[in-house]
Amino acid sequence: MTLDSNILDQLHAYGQSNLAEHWQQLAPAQQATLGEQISQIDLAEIQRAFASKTATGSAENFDQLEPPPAIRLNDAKPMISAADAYQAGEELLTAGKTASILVAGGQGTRLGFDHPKGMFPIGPVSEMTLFQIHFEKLIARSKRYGVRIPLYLMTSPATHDETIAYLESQNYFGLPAEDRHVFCQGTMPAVDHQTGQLLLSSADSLALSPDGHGGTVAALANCGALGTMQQQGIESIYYFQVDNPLADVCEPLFLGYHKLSQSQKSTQVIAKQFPEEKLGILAALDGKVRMVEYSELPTELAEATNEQGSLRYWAGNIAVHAFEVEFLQAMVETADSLPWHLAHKKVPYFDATGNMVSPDQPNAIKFERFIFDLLPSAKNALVVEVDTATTFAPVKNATGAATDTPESVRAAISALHRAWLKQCDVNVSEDVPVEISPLLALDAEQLKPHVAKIDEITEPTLFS
Ligand code: UD2
Repeated sequence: MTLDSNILDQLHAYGQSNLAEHWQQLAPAQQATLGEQISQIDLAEIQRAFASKTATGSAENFDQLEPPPAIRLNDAKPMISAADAYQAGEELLTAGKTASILVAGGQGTRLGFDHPKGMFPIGPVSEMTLFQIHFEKLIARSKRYGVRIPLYLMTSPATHDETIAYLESQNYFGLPAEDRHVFCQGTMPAVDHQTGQLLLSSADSLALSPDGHGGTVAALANCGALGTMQQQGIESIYYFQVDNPLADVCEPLFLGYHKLSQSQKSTQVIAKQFPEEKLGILAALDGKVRMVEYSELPTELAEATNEQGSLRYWAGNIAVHAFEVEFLQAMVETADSLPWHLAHKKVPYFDATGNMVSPDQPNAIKFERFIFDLLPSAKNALVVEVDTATTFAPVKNATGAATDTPESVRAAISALHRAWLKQCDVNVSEDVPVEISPLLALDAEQLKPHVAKIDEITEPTLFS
């Protein structure tokens, strides 16, 4: 059987007759290009995923939902003491058994920034980029413990080349070559929302988009990263998102709770402040921890309170996780069983008459996998509460939006660093932006000797 007839048979077998017809009309070079793309996608899987349109996140037995097992802030009797956890986390780091994964494959459409989000300038005084902050935190952490902490940075086809060019131009902010690994996630084609037909972005290309942060698992396996980590004796991974400059990269307390609880996947959460807050929540169902997106959580559950009058489903996901490498390796085999989440989106497409169409209403389904869907498979999955002010300020939206804007994030960085300065007995008025380079200090204690001779800050200041 020739490649050509194989492709046509496949397209017909999986109900993609429009594409089969289009493909037959192309010149040989275009047939080859498009044929190559088609041969890389799993048409059966797309058909199945499209057919499951309403299946994901179904609220079948949410009445059984419980709060998750958690380490809470200010818990009088925590199941693991903070001192023990901190020590275990430091031991893990010192032994060189930790790596980090930074996911940066998203397209950042909501922010309206036409480059990889990691290149967005966010430092309130320095204007340093998200990438610089994350890289410097990792370098500082690895210096503190005198070990290597490899970074695995995930891009997508949309962000890969520009990310590499940018990081090369900055010499990866000094992160040694052997400790940086940039890998690209996979893609999924968009389909017409009514017919399930694959959409084209040009005559010889499918409309492809990143396959979601759940694509991390397959992408890590495909690039050989999990094998490399195992050879290097890496046991635990700290996972974080590019949009959050307050992520406390490879912070020992969280890693220690993860370790001592023998959890295969732990997640940092913040306490939700009000029922409508747009945060997915972590909860337990049938004894398994899982994430429930805010859009899936019935209002009466979102509003439910406990005996103390606070929200029963309180654990808001901030998308910082710790994984066991062994667990991820085991999940590679089951990654295919991660459900596809279907998003209804506007996707420009090349129509049957050869014209590009820019729809003004959602016309397409995009398919994504989410990393937190691994949770129910993890043994001893643990939830660890952290303080929003020290750990979470994601930049999601453009200036002018109500929340998570560049301005609100810069203010959050400044507020945290102002608090550190105050702990070091330096006076800073509330309206003065301040910033501390991660290379100088990762916390107030480390900052102290550097500001011993300063009483007051009256103008915008970068400590570096
Ligand atoms: C995510 C969580 C939400 C909350 C929030 C915290 C989902 C569905 N929801 O919301 O519950 O925890 O984060 O900030 O995840 N990314 C990739 N490849 C992809 C898609 C995303 O690398 O294909 C990265 C992206 O670069 C970013 C992160 O994943 O760093 C989050 O992606 P998002 O902006 O789509 O997630 P968001 O903000 O809707």
